Amino acid sequence: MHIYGSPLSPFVARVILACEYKGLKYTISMPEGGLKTPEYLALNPFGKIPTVKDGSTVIYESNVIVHYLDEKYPKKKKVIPASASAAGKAQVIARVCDLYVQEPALDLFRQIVGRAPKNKAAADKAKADMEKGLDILNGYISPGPCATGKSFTVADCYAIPALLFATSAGPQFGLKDPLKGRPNVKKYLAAIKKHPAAKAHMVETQKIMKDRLGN
Ligand SMILES: N[C@@H](CCC(=O)N[C@@H](CS)C(=O)NCC(=O)O)C(=O)O
Repeated sequence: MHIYGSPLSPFVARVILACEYKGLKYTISMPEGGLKTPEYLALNPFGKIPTVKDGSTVIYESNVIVHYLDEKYPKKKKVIPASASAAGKAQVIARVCDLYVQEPALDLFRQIVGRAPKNKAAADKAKADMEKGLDILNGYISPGPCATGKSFTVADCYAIPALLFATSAGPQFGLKDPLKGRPNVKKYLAAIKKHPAAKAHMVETQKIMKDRLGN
């Protein structure tokens, strides 16, 4: 299986983390020549990462890929829990991380790296949205070892990149410790760093972020 993308992309990270937990072998690289070449657009017409090529199957959109991996490799450990209620709980956490933590964190990140114009009003809104998302996440997430408790799930695939971006981008906008007053989220992030499926990815991503953002 080949993943087109970079581990710094929070969308790609979801797929990497699912593969790591499931024990799937993969290679990873950015598409040759960039995201908008005719060759890459033939694989993913949006010209975004991640895209996965698994034998003759080409698939894109991170949430679709994560579900595909569980269905394609049912004998490997699953990231979507078997029971409807456990799956629902994991997917709520994933969704909260996606829409209400990662999205505003990415808005801040885009201003930091110059992909969006510096705009205080937009940054203040993103910061307030992210804080609300973190407050709500704090009410759902387990303090560890994983986001829903004992087992690694799709919730962790989403929570890890969302929280790495929130804790890296927040301080640049005066939010010294974005997890302050959110004890469950704080304990979770400390605990999941030690998980075998997450450890290597988190160390690598945090190093790249530190080089780029200075924290
Ligand atoms: N909904 C997509 C979003 C993917 C996405 O936005 N990826 C970014 C990298 S973080 C990208 O490829 N951006 C390049 C572009 O939009 O041209 C998913 O979940 O896979």
